[in-house]
Amino acid sequence: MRKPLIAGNWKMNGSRSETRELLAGIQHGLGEGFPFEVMVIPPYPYLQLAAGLVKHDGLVLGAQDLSPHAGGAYTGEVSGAMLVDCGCRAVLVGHSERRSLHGETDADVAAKFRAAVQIGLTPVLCVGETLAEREQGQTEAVVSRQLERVLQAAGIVAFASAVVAYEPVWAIGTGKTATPAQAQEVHAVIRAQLASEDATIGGLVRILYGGSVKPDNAAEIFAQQDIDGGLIGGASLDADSFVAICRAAQ
Ligand code: G2H
Repeated sequence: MRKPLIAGNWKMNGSRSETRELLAGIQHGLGEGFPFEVMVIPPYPYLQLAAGLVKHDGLVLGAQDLSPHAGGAYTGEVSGAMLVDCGCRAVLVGHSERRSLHGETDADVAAKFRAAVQIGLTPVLCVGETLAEREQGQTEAVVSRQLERVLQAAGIVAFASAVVAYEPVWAIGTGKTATPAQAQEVHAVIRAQLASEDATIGGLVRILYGGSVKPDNAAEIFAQQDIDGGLIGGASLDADSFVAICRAAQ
């Protein structure tokens, strides 16, 4: 019912030549037809280059962030319309590195989510708790609050064209992965929260897991009932690893 989605968040990595090589390797490895959706999320300067290299409808181009504003005097910012113009169909919103390193609040994230939806981009809304919050038993409360702020600002209908990514902050780039059971537990909470607003949308929304997903742990994670794929960081920078993770979603 829900088509798996594997998204590769390249973060601040790469160059023009590495973008060419990585996209060639991914597309060669994936072949012509695949029963899942794949997203690549390069840094801003390489989006247009990537857009010209993507040859398959099932391979979606996404950006790592967007401005909540439509345009104007916002030096250094990039609008959703510019992303669409460069060939993007999706955008990350509220990645934990934006929240923790760049001071994005729940309100900022909600405004960005709305801006993405308004321009027709698929927002990939990232939520997740820190290690301290998990140890204090706050996981569910934190994730629910992050989701609720976006629901209040954008409404449940906006989630019909959105993706949610659960990324426990303690598992990002650390080599620590949530166990499949730990991840499933939080994914079920997220789905239930959305389903309590609209059962159909809650049932259809794709919820990705992110945080140190690798070829050797992907299949077990993706096999969980409420896990519909992954948001992959480090392992998405190697074409063979990324394709192996995609194949684990079959
Ligand atoms: C989480 C993830 C991708 P990594 O940030 O967004 O990164 O797989 O390197 O933990």
